[in-house]
Amino acid sequence: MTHEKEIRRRRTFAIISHPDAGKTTMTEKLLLYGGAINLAGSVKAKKSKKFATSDWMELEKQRGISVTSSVMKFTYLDHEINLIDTPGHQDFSEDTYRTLTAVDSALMLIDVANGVEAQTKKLFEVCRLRHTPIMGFINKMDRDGKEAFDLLEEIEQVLQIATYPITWPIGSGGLFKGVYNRLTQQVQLYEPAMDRTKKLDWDVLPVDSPLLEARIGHEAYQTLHDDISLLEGAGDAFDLNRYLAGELVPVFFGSALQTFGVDTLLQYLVEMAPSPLSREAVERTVSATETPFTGFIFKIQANMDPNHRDRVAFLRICSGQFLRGMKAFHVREKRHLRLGRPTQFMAQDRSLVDEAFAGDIVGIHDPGIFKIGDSLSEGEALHFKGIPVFAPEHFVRVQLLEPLKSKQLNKGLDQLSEEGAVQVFRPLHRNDQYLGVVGVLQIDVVAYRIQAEYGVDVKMVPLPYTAARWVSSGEDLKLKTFLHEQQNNVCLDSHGQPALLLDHDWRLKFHQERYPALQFHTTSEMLTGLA
Ligand SMILES: Nc1nc2c(ncn2[C@@H]2O[C@H](COP(=O)(O)OP(=O)(O)OP(=O)(O)O)[C@@H](O)[C@H]2O)c(=O)[nH]1
Ligand SMILES: [Mg+2]
Repeated sequence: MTHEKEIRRRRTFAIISHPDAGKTTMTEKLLLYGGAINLAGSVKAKKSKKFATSDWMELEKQRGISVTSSVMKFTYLDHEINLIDTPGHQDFSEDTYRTLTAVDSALMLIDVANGVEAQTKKLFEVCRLRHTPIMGFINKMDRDGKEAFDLLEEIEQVLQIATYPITWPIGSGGLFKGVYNRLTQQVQLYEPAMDRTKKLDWDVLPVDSPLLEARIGHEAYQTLHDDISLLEGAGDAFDLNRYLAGELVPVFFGSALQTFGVDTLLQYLVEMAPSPLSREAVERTVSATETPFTGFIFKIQANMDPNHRDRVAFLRICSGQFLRGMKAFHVREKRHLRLGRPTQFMAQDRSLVDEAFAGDIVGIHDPGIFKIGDSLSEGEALHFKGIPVFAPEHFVRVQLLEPLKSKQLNKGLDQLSEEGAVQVFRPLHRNDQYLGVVGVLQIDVVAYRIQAEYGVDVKMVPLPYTAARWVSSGEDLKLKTFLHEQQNNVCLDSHGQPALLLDHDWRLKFHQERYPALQFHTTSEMLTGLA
């Protein structure tokens, strides 16, 4: 197959939404249609001991929420699909935002009862900034919820974007009968599934079939025809280019849990979603069809496999071909290195990758050489743009409950900070460790992982700080004087850079006025030095 063909058959997308809209459930069902798993475990089905494939972390299984994004690869209708399930909770949005830099499109889930929720709106804004094409799926149609017309209006009003329903629901909740596909003029008929773990074949009838009325009942039949004439009367024809430009959301209806509407969604995703797009580097735009290999690291995850305690760096390939055993140029470190153990994921299940192409996401073994945002190439000094950096807003002191385990604690904190899960600060004159995070739940996750992955019990003691500022100055002496005066509030970050912890906004203003020779930075700009 030619290089260009390989790229054209790739789709790389993320599933986004407010917590609990059903992203992980949908991920499972997409995998089911991709033939990647035979039996979808049910999210939160604790008793059955079957867990969602993408919620692999022990903590995620316990709480039934996703705390970290997870990458999966499968094949569908001769297309190579890279799918990323993201956490919905805002405390983990750092991870989700970074993930969005690695995909070419997004699938937005909306809970039929809740409509467009706060976190969906935020994530949508991030996509809009990047002009990411978005498809919408109204989920949980097996439950009572808002009217379809109202939901579309809500999307258009709240998200300020045009919609085009490709499928249209017939009833909802207990009276949900199926969906009408406006592009094929066929109705897929729904029946509550007995077994939700298998791929299901649903009956399909043309909308003008005399059998349809008998199947869905007179009233539903009448409503459907009324709805269709309203829809056709109101809007324009579907415009693929507007979707690709990020100006229009094609909308689908269904139920992830009942595996209904998932096949149609996947079929159109493959048909319509963009194949790998070009990526902006500081130096130039890199097209996916270029021959030389390039890519960037958007996520690092330690201890995915409890038996191996290894660390994986997730690489989005931007151009060219990736081959197992190849050497690549690590731009930040200015040296060539071999990319070890390239891996593709089905959550816990991994397989080694022999070759991969632009658009693919590959995990590579990371012995501690990568940082989030690092670029790789065949030798060109490229710095891919767009990985956001976040300023921590919540701080705690780590209290070690087992004094003999400080070495393990340090190791754990170092690794989790390299992963980007937390920022570690060490006070100048105290033998302590402070942690800074964007969302408070991250602290729970760190405490849990320190215990589960490094065997150390800790207590997290809240600190009064609300912000950190990295301090620098062209005048060394002034910087030294300041750091000395402020020694009780100054810490070194994991790179040894001095950062001032602040409890009030006004204090920053005060320092800025009093020390004009100093600069106070919101981030450490640690990521590739260019963030
Ligand atoms: N009735 C019904 N319930 C659903 C459907 N899809 C998902 N659910 C349920 O909704 C709950 C949340 O589902 P998840 O898939 O974990 O949601 P999520 O979006 O991944 O949540 P976070 O990762 O925490 O943001 C679970 O109890 C699911 O079983 C559906 O189509 N119908
Ligand atoms: Mg989830």
